[in-house]
Amino acid sequence: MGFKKDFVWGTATASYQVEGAAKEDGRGESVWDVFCHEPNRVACGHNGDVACDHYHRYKEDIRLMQSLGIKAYRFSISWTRLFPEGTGQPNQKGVQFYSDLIDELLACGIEPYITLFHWDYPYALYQKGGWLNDESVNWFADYAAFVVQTYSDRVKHFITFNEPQCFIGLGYLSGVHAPGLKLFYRDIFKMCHNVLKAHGKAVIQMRKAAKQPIRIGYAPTCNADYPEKETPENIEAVRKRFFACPDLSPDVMWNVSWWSDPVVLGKYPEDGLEKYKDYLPEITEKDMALISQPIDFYGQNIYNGHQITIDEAGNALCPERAAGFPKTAVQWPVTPECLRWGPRFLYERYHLPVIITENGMSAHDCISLDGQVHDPNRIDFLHRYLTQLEKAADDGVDLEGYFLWSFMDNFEWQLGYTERFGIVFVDYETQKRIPKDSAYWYQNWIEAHSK
Ligand code: GCO
Repeated sequence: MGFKKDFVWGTATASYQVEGAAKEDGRGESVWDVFCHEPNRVACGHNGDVACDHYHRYKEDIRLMQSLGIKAYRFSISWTRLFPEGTGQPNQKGVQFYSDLIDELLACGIEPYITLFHWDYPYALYQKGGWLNDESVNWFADYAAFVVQTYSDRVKHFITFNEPQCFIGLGYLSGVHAPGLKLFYRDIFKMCHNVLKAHGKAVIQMRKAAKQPIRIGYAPTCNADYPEKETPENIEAVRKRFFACPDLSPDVMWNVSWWSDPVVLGKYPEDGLEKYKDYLPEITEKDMALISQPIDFYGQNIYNGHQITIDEAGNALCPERAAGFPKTAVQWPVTPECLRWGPRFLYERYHLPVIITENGMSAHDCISLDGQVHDPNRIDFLHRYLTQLEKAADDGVDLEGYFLWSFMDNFEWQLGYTERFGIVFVDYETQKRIPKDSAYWYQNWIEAHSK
């Protein structure tokens, strides 16, 4: 069986991680701009002021994508490039930038996938309470509608939120990401509810604003565990664990069902409602109807998971990984099976076509004496992961696409430029791009899998 004929092979980036031009052409500040310019927030004091200078080099980057046979580009829009204060009058230069970028993609035969929000929240709205303010639902929905109204003559695919687990959990609970806060659980669950409502309201307004039928998705993240053995008991144990709501802890936002059940199934998971009951905002039926507006595809970012075994009673056990277990530069485990089982469980529960909106790895890449960047580890990683993804397709999962994170090395949030996730190497001194060996490997893979 394998991948569908029209399977979408893409790469992904995010505005703050690649664009740079932080103060140019009227762009307003996001929480990430402010965060990076405070001491001791980001490794080595790095920031996204220049990043990969994609704002000025997008044409070169898109042509490189084209030469590598990449079929789709998932990029995010910097909200404050369009609305420097988050709301109000649009900034024409910002509007023009994305319009030009879209034109260039289409001219190169690359399908644009727009992510509306990949973490660079307008600082001006943060000052008004951000996601804690109930108005934040309208701020986001209005911005989303504007994007669709402006670009849907040429763009068909839109994703509302990237990894709410992270921008709420890491941004406002553990404080590792911008804006670096450690709020009360009560505030966290309130923000969570507002983000979900913002998603739903945006979906309604986006469909109204669309100039052609558009397809809307969502891109949360998760660990995707997988069974040690393919027995029904083992599989069921993993499935249960995958959708369980964790206990309250600084990692509580890191879960699948609290973020996705409301969106797709129209209800919060029972175990979460019980566990978190003392901290929840008022949740009405009207809210749930708003949140669960139909969407067209289910995006999921998946990087790794745990192998799960079971005890005699069938309970999931999560044994420590063996000494020397393979890992990436950023110390994430290499667990290809997550790309088979994650999509499978998600498809069974949500019945929506699945797109892997991110997957990839960081490596200790450098320019070799021959001037090339050799990254055999990444090639091995991709080969293993994509082989498992193909098994998911064989298992009957309706898989639509795969977006490799990332097209090029970029600003890796609190880790600054210390981690390289790209298939294209970026020399930050000169802004020179060098496709790594993995870029050519991906090119061949795409060719072999595009019939
Ligand atoms: C995420 C973000 C990306 C990261 C990537 C590597 O998934 O965390 O969407 O912006 O850079 O995942 O950590």
